[in-house]
Amino acid sequence: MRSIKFEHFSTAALMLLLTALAGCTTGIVKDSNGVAVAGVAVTAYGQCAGEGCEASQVETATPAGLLTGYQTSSDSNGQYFYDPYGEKVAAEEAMTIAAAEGSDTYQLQYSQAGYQDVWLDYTPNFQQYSSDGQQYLITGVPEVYLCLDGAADSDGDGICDDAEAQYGTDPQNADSNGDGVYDDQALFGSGSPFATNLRALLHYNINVSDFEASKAFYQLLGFSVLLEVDVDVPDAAEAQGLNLAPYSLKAAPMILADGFIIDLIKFHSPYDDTAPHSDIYSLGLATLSLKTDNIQADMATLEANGIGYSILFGSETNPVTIQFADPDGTVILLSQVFEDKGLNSSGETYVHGVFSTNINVSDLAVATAFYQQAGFRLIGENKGIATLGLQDGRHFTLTESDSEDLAYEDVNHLGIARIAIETSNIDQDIQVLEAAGIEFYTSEAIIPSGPLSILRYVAFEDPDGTVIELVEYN
Ligand SMILES: [Ca+2]
Ligand SMILES: [Ca+2]
Ligand SMILES: [Ca+2]
Repeated sequence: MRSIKFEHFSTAALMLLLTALAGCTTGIVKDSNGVAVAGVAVTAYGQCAGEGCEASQVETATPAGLLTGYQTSSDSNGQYFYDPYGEKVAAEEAMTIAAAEGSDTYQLQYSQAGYQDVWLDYTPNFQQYSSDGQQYLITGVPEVYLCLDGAADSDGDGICDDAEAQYGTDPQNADSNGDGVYDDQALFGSGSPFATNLRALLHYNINVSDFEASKAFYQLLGFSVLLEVDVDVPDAAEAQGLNLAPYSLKAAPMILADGFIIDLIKFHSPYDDTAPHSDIYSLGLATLSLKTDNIQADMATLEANGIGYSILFGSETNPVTIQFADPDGTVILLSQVFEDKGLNSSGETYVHGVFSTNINVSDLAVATAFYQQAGFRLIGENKGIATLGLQDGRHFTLTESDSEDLAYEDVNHLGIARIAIETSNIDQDIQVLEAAGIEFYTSEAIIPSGPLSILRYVAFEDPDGTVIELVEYN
């Protein structure tokens, strides 16, 4: 509810930012079995700026004959970059791709011998990342799955059966959600092929008792403050949006190097000082799970700052995951992950991203069905853990737990009290979800008073009471 749209800039603001802070476009190409494909020619038909534009300009036929294409190719991870920073590519290949004036999309063409071409209309969704103290804007194109030439397309919607299984659409139905728009148009054009329009995880809300102390704690870990805002909601109808009495709070969205955001909040009133869950198996959003490049150095840093920890997985000499707590007792897990994405912590630790987003549930089958209905895509299920995906490629896990420690009843409880998810069509989602039996705190989306009127939100609970907020930006 309360986070400013810091990661989604208006076109005007974006153009201003692009002059000082160019934006990177990146994505991944796989085959219809989910295996990365290298050497795919990715041609962007948009406006190009940067030294590499001339060299990578291609002469192929352009859509509607309006724009010139600019080509790059996927690497061994299937990943491609239009990288204006020249960090992943040579300076002479550095390019920024932007939509043409008067349009909010550009087209991407994926070509590889033996596979069918994919054409994608892409609306950039720039998010802020930090690395080595520098701020960058990065927009992640959803994963594209290539179909082999001649692959079976049972429902004739232009996407082969195996690729539909990867996307999560129905291979036997050309219009998976029955809205009159074919799956390929929804997936590669605008809109959603799924029942709802959930797009991306916006943030985890973490409530704290001492705003400054907690801010300093999360800064030490590597979170940077995006802004601070005081929120006062005296109106009962507006406060009902979060199922609260009229409230006031101070909030600071804080971002990690990989773009993961926590919305740090100190409720002034109503204030609830009940301690957060101390058990990682508690129902709901029990823990914040982060990853680091150097867990042993981080253990020393935590110790030097008087923060105690225990080793959850691994050993003293080979620690894999440690567990500690924020100043109020919110449980944090930190795992060693070796990867080179060029992301660096902005704090004193090597923490650079979120490791997992997990929700503990009492009945896995019930919860999985619920989240699927809400618009999450079921990717797999194994040993009491279901993996679900959002359109932004982020995965959530649901873990079955027999804990009797219940999810927090109210969103002002200390600890991780709520997740916020962006949707591109909140009114349609409310309609679809209400028809499926999901009850919201309010029957319509709430427009916050004051500067946050740039968004509308609505909130509901999962079967165990975990609060999920949907947000649509204007
Ligand atoms: Ca199909
Ligand atoms: Ca289909
Ligand atoms: Ca459809």
